[in-house]
Formats: sequence, structure tokens, C-alpha cells
Amino acid sequence: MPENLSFPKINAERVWQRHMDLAKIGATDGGGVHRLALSDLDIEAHVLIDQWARQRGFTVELDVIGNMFIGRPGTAPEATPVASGSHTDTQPFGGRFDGALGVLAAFEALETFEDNGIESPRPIEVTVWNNEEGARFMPGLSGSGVYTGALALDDMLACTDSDGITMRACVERLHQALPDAGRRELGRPYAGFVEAHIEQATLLEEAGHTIGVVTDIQGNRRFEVEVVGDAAHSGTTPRARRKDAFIAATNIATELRQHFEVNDPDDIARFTIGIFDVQPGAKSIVPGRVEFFIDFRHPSADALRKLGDDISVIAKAQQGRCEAQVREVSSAAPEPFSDVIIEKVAAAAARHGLASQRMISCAGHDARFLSRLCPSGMVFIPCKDGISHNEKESAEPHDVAAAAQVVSDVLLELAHQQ
Ligand code: HGY
Ligand code: MN
Ligand code: MN
Repeated sequence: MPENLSFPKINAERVWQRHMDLAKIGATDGGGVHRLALSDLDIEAHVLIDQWARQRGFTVELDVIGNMFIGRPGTAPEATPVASGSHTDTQPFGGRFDGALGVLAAFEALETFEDNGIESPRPIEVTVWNNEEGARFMPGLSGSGVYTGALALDDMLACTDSDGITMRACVERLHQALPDAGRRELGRPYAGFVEAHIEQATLLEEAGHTIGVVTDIQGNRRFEVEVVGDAAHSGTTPRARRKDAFIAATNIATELRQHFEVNDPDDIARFTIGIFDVQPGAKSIVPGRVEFFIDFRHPSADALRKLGDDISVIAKAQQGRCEAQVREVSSAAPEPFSDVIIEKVAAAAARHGLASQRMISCAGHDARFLSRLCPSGMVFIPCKDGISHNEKESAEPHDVAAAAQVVSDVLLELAHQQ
């Protein structure tokens, strides 16, 4: 690493404007963004970023699972590249910064290197990981998961959305929209990865700190619960003869909520039922079937195992005359990030006088899977009141600029590292 490495200043106005321009694609009346993975709007976002990249002379590649790679060559082209990035897909009626910050902070770093004629031995890349949110195609993090070998390509390409459209068809549409993009093979190595993201909680805001130096990412377990009873006439069927799946499912959900509260006095566990589907969903039919989805997260592997295993026990105990089935659909262990990246993020914050603190990530991010491939880490900035996965999500221009500056510094150091 050269002793006298100088760190150029990023262009705060430009990176903010790029956020505002990207947020126009899928903008909602409520001030957020609705841009599901590889929807026409998300493909439009990829086309815009491709245009920006080509205007700057950067290379653009796509892989077979819909990830996008924007490159700036190094002086040692054979050297393994370093990268930074995140995702452009959003939650339904999500925010303007979740994902976009990580892509645009990295893109600003590349533009800053270009503006300053900076050379680095290693090539530097911006990555746009497909389907991070998992709102349209389950599971989420599938672009980075397939790229790093954590998820199987064919399984993910075969996934369908609620209209029966396959991920494969969406990836083909992305490739058709960007016919000049090069092809990237899955799993091409990196020498280091850093992802900027809004914190999506309130620790930084409460502490008055600008930068979160992320040390770990908590684990998760996700479950589908199916409760089957008997559909029946709501006017003629007495209680004694009902197998009401709604009653059974709500008893199960209530018992689970209480169980997770009693066993989590410090409010560390994150237990959420975000989907609750009552079928057939008619006014005069006693529900014969209910499906609901549990998202459970925790920083402790023991707590994930213990409390997660309790879910099917409680479902069976509360099913009454109905039949409850619990299916675990995905899980990920708590992961530490790389000390190399953690220390570079901390040093960059200090270098620019940005107040920082170490913290874990309670949300899932692509950096989790990049950790399988290379030393990886994350940098957080505050978002107002910790609001995210909500149209009201907001961040400040100076915090967005701080994220871009830290990413720029970390990438530059990594690109000079042996
Ligand atoms: O759900 C998550 O943690 C991520 O924001 N998709
Ligand atoms: Mn995100
Ligand atoms: Mn998200």
C-alpha cells in the first residue's frame, strides 16, 4: 500500500442528485419507491445506471441471475478486483435509499476516481445485486446468493412471482434491455467488498453519529405456516361443528407472539408475521385454510435455534380441530464481517472527522453472501426515525455524502492492497 495514498473528495451534490434521479423510477404518491425485482421499472433503473456508466467510460456486464457489474480497469488488469454495491429493487411501496445508497455511493466513488485521474492496481467495480428484497421472488438476496454459491442457480431461475412469471423470464428481459452488456460468469472472485446502507434502525440517530462501522450481521429463520380446517356455511354451521382455520391460525399466532415476548425480555428478537392469507376469503364462508409467514431474526445462534424450534411445537399445540404444518423456508446464521474491512471503514470515518460507532446489522444485506467470497463489510448512515420498508424512509444529503466518502476511501485502499 503506498504510504502517501491520498483520498479524493467525493462530489456530494452529484451523488445526491443521482439518488433523486433514480428515485423517479417507480416513484409513489407517498414519496417512496415501488420497484420490484426485475419489474419493468427495475429494468428501467438498470438501463439508467448503464447509461451513466457508459457516459463515464466504465464497463457494464450482466450475469445469468440478473446481477449487474460496472467496472473501472486497474493498472494490473489481471489483479482480482475489489467492489462495492447493493440493490436497486425495493420493497412494495418502499423507500428511496434502501439499496440505492449502496449502488450510488459506490458509483460516486468510481466517478471520483475518474474525475481525479486516479489509478489503482486492482480493477474497481460497482455491483447491483438482483432481488435483494425477496418481495417478488422468494428467497431474497438471491442475486448475491447465487453469485457466491450460497443458492442454486436453477432453483432461483425457476422461482415464480404471484403472476407465475419466472425469474428466468425476467433475467432474459434484462439482458434484452441491455444488449451491449458483457457477460460475467458466476463466482468471479473479489479481493474485498464493502456495502453502504441506511441503518434502518435508530442507534446512529439517537447517538448523533454519522457512520455505523458494521461488525456483524444477525441471523434469521423464515417459516411458512399452513393451517387447514374445513370451509363451511357461516350462517348454518354451529361452533361445535366448525374447523375454523382462522380461529386456529390466530390462536397459534397469538401464542407465538406471547412466547417470543416472554422469552425476550431485552427486546432483541425480531419476530414478524407480515403475510396472513385467509382462504377462500369470502364473507359467508368459515375459512377452511390460512397461510402465514414468519420472519424471525436474532444475533444469537442459540436463541435462533431454541426459539425457532419452538414454533412448530406451539403450532401443533394450538391447532385445535385443524391441522397445522410449519415449513422452514430459509435460514442464515449470524455472521461476523472481516476485521480488515471493519478497520478500513473506521479509519475512513476518522480520517474525515465523521463520528462513528461499531454495531451489528439487524437487517439482511448482500454483504452477508459476499463474505463467502472475500473479506466483506458494511458502512451504515442514519435514516430518519429508523424508518425503512416504508415510503417515508428518508436520509440527509450530508449523510449520503459521508457514506460515499467512506466507500471511496475503503475501495481505494483495497484497490492498492496486495
Ligand atoms: O429484510 C431485510 O432485512 C432486507 O432489508 N431485505
Ligand atoms: Mn437493503
Ligand atoms: Mn430492504
